[in-house]
Amino acid sequence: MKLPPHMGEQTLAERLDRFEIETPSWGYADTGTRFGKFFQDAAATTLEEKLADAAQVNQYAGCCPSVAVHVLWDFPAGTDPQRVARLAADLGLRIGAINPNVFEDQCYKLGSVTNVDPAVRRRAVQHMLDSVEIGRQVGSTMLSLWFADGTNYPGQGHIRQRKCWLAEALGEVHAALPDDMAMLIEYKPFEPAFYHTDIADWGMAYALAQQAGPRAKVLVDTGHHLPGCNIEHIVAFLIDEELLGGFHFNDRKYADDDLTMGSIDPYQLFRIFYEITGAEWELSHPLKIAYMVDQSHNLKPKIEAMIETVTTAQEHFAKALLVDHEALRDARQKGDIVVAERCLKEAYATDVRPFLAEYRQARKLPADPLAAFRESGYAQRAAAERGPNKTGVSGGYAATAGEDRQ
Ligand code: PSV
Ligand code: MN
Repeated sequence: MKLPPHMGEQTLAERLDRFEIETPSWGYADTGTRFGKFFQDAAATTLEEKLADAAQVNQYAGCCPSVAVHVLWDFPAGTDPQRVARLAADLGLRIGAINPNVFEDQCYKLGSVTNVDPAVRRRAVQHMLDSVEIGRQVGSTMLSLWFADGTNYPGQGHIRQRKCWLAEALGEVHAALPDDMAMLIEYKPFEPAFYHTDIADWGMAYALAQQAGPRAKVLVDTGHHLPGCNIEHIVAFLIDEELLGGFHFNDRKYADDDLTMGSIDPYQLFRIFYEITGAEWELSHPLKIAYMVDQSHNLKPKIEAMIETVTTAQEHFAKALLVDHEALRDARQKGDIVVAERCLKEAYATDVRPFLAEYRQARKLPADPLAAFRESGYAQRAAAERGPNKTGVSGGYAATAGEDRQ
C-alpha cells in the first residue's frame, strides 16, 4: 500500500484507533416506511436487545463503543437511566447521543417548539429538559436535536414567529446543559413537512446554534440535502467556523433514503473525510466531531448492515488519511488542477482492505468482521429467541419502538 510521507503504517493504525463511530439504537429495531413494514425475527424490540445487538457490532468491528438512544422509544416512563448506563457498561458500551422526540405525539401535529399553542411549546421544551437530565444520568455528553416542525402549505405558519420560538426554546435548553454536554442541531430540507421546514439547512442550524450558546453545534445528516448539494463544502465551512458538531451518516439516491453508508456514492464519503482529515493535518490536532450512523434498515438484516456500514466508514476514513497533503499543496500552488485532483483519486483508489485486515488481527478482532459475525450464529439464535414473541401486530410500546421512523 502506497503511504504518503506523513503517514507511516504505525501512524495510520494509531489514527484508526481513535476513529469511533456511534450506532443508533433504532437501527436494530423493526422499521418500515409509510407504506408498511416487514418484520425480521432477529430484530430487537427492547432496549436490552438493542444494546446487545450494538455490542455485537462493537465486538466484531471494534470501533463502535457507543450507542445513540431515542428517548421516547428507549426510555418509556419508569426507566431507570442509571440501570441503562450499567447495562451498556456490562456490554462494553456507553450511551452516546440522547435524542429527544418531539415529533410523534399527537399534540405535535402542527409543530412542537414552533406550535402556536404555548402549552405544546412548553411540553416540547420540558421533554428536552427531561432528556438533558436522562443524558446526565447515563453519562452522555451529547443532546442531539431534530425537529419535524414545518408547514405543508404557503400561509400555514408565520415563519419569522416560528423562528423566534425555536430560538427561545433552544436557548432555554442550552442553559440547562451540564458543562460537559454539547447540543447538536440537525437540519432537513423537507419531510415530514413539504412546504417549509423550520430548520431547513445548515445555515439555519448555524444561526440557531450561535444564538443558543457556545456548546451548540451543527449536525450534518448526509441524507438531509437536496440533490446535487456539495456536502463536503458545508463540512469544510463548518469546520472553519468551529461549528461542526457531528454527523448522521447514511447514503441516499433520492432523499432521506437511509441506505447504507457508501452504498451509492462512496467517493462523496471519502471527500467528506478528506475535508476533515485535511483540516486535522493542517491544524496538527484532531477535531472533536461525533461520527454517528443514522440508518434503520427495513430490508437488510440489521446487525449485518451495521457492521457493513462501520467497516465502510473505517475504510473510507483510512483512504482519506492516505492523501498526500504536501503534494496536494504543491499542486495547488502551481495551479496544477490535474495533479491536485489526482492526489485525491490516488488515495481513494488505494485498497486499504488488506491493511485493515492486519490492523484488526493485531487487535484481536476478526480480519473480516461481517464473515465472523455470520459464522457466530448470533442472528439465528436471536431470531429463534425473539421471533416467536413477535405478533406482527403492534403489541405494546417496545414492539413498536422505532418502527414508524422515516
Ligand atoms: C430525521 O429524519 C432523523 O434523521 C433524525 O435524526 C431523527 O432523530 C432520526 O432521523 C430518527 O427518526
Ligand atoms: Mn438524522
